[in-house]
Amino acid sequence: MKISKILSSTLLIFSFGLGIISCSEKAVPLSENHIIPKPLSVTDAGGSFALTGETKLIAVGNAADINPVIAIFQTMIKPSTGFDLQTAESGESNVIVFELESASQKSPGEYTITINETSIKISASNGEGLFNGVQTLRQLMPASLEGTALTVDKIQIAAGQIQDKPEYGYRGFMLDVARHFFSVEDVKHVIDLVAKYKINYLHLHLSDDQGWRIEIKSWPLLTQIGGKTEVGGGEGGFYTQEQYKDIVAYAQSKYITVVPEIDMPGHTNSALAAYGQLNPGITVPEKGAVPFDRTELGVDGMATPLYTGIEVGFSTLDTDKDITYQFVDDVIRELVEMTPGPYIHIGGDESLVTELEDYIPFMEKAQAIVTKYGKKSLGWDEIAHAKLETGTVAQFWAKAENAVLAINQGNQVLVSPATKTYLDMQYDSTTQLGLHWAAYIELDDAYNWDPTELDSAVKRENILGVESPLWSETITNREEIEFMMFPRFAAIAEVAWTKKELRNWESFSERLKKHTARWDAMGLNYYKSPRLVWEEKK
Ligand code: TNX
Repeated sequence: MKISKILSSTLLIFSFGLGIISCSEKAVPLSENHIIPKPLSVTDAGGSFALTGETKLIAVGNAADINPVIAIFQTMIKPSTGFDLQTAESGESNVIVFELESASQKSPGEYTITINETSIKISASNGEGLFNGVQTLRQLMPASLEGTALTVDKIQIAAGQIQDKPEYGYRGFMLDVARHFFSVEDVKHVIDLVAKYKINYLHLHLSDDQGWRIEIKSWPLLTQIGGKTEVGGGEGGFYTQEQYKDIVAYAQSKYITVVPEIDMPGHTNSALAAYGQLNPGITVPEKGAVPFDRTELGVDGMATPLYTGIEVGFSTLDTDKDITYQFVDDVIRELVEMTPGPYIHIGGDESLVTELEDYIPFMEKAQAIVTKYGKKSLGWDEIAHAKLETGTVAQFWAKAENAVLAINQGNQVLVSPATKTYLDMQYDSTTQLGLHWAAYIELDDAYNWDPTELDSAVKRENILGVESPLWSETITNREEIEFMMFPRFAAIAEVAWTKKELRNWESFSERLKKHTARWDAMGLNYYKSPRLVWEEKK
């Protein structure tokens, strides 16, 4: 055997050993992509672009806004290719151009990707648009890119153009960290997942009957006592202000805005267990009540036991006392100081033991405090019984009539119908995790609806966006979060991004099947929905 032959067969064996596939076969036409959420328009052109270790990355426009996106692209490509992609000032061929257009007509988040044999160009009017373009580009690359195994030595991407822009400016996901507490690392993992599907708001449900999860320096017992436990009696936990700021900054690095929620005046047992002064004198359901000796902490005798059950609607702040409004002011002030985003969520749901005549002035005062600190309020749909301030958004989860009350006051709604978007609802009667008070939500149920069809009075212009909440009464860890989210979360992300006329189940379910390979590469624990029809294996 000649030396060269020995060398090449050794190389062959070596590269097979590493599992490296040379992707020199023809690229899949752009129009046959499996992008979720579905883009506005896709056109094919001849040929393809080959991304190699030599591809150069070029910024055109304000470098401070572009460089973070280039860094994200470099980090995304490296694990499965080993490519250490370098930037360059300019270049004619084998380049990826990230362009921020100065006199752009594009709205925030909108982007265009143009691919030919010598270059790929992503253009947008802001960093968020470029980031969205990168998320699309990632889905044009092999599924193995989502993992860390070295499997590719060249990536072929078919030529053509993708023009894309979001239907709704607010595309949210909510995580309930109160019923069960999740670590900073778990929250960051969730941020990584939702960013891939162009979600741009992360709503954190930071307080509820079972736990207070955010450090408030002026009311330290909120976390010292109120953060001690969780549903089922586990050890609970809370974020220090430093940790919360770290989450906010991490989300921001993925163009996601954090919306912190303090649920009031109901869903407040964890606060009442810490500060009895806030308690008008209520009874905590016996099942799940955890009394503890608080004498050494000097807590007021009115303090309630901690609560580890899953009943709702039994707690309320005392809406008559000045101290309550001092509390609300301090909590919102400290939250605002560490929240760059425009919204503070003040809850307002299921305050079943607060009289409406007390609830209304309370929600009005809470909104005024948010406004005083320069932010806008979000509240669950019941908030619309109160007078809404300009810019307050009502989150429609249960009652269309409440959404209509908000709209009639000239305010917008964020749609999160429990029957479609509640990711804690079971898929079907055999699902082990989750609840089913609103519905069983299979994958197609999560997909086949539109925000404009919920109620004839809720029109496109009244809708700020779409959010899918994951309540955590039954969810205790990262694997369970993933299982309840995927695949339904991808369906709701498309409802939020892609206009109604462009969406259909056939197309979505075919594209989604291809995403399962990506999820396998990530090691994601997703639900194998029977609504996805797989071809028989021969
Ligand atoms: C209703 S949705 C709630 C939550 C529960 C959820 C469980 C809303 C505003 N309130 O407190 O966790 O149902 O599905």
